[in-house]
Amino acid sequence: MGRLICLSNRIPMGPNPSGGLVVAVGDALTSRDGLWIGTSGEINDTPEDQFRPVEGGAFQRLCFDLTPEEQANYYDGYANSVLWPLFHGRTDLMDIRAEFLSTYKAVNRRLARMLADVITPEDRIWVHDFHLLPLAYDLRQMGIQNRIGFFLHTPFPTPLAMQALPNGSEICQWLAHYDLIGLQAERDARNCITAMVEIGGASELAGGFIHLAPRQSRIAAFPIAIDAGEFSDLAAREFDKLPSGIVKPERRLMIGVDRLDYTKGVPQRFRAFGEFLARHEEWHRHVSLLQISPPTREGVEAYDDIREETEHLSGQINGRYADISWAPIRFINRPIPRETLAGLYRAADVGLVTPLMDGMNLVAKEFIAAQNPEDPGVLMLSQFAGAAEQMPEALIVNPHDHEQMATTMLTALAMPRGERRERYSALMTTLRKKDVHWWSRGYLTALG
Ligand code: GDG
Repeated sequence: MGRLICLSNRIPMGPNPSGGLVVAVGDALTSRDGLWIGTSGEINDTPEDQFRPVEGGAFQRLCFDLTPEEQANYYDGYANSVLWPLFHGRTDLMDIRAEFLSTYKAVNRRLARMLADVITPEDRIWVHDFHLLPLAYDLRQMGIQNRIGFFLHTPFPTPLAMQALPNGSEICQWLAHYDLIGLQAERDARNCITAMVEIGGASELAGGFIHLAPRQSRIAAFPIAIDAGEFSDLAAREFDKLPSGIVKPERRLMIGVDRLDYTKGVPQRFRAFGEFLARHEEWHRHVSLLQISPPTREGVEAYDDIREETEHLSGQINGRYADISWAPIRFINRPIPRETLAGLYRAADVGLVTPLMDGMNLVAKEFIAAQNPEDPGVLMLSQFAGAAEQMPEALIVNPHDHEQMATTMLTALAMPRGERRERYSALMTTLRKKDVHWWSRGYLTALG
């Protein structure tokens, strides 16, 4: 029996990693003979052409460094300034440059060469996310015949959006070298099949298979998940440790937790909350919105813009409505420890998960898992999060419609306990059944 080798752009370097992808992939590796390979996060002018081991942890890890040019053109460039906006329907933010694409290909080739030295014929290879689209193609060029699977953590773009990318058909050719292409949601699996046929020239076969010579690949949705039981226990423990000022009997709490990213719809959420306050003076001083948004991708211009817009809006709303003992919005621009986050979800009456586009969105799942079953909070969930396919009992909203969002905020705050418990219990049943173990087992069984 061979090993399971997972590859992703970054690997967690500490002994106790947290975060969505990290927890899910870590779980898959811990229960198998696993190895995880990715960049170290260190920038190095003359990186070595072989991996180095990372000490500690529950499974083996190997890492490599990027050069400053690779960081700028592969990571900030092609991955985060071309593919990320494209895959989230923001073709207007794409920054297409020849050097981004050539460095992206070069990094994937370099990784494939190093990888070829550590693969044995029985190993199964599982490649994660949009940073590494060409990896199977590069490995096949070197004669590697192992089973290779791919999982995309973001949405898959529509065929129309794909046409905005000069090398859209090349992406389809790369993907055709995987045996299994896993997506987050059914909508993404459909987009992927259509793109492979219309742009890549593949033929569609029955059962989610496509054929593009010389290989048949299967395309299917495998919605990523969390360890709902573990997170629920964590939240119950941590809730009791929260500072006393957080939970006030006379004040309700709405919470948002999102990396500061233009896909997450934070400005739209703030505008909707402003609309809610404008309509409902009776709620002034009785509700506040806690928005936790650790910064990411600070080298990319669009991220400076979203930070400015969000700070401006929260300042404006606080300026208009705050008084000496109440600020409507608390905007925290730093990461919070995972344990504290779990306790805060449980303290909140409403969870606002309203991205403009999102592969899955694990915050939606964490928020539900963290609730007190006797007196649960209410989840407002964007129809554009992959999670909406699995969580119909949430209050599903259109994040572009700030009037509907404001109306739904009132519905959520006023929802009777009986209805809250019914919705929570239906959501939690799915979360427990389709948890992170179900996700990795389902994917790896399909990979074979
Ligand atoms: C990508 C896809 C897909 C957030 N702030 C803090 C913090 N977080 C944690 C959350 C959650 C994770 O980060 C975020 O996961 P999401 O799924 O919400 O979103 P992305 O980061 O965009 O992830 C997404 C995911 O990959 C997995 O496939 O669902 O669609 O975009 O776990 O709790 N954690 C801590 N402090 C923070 O301040 N500790």
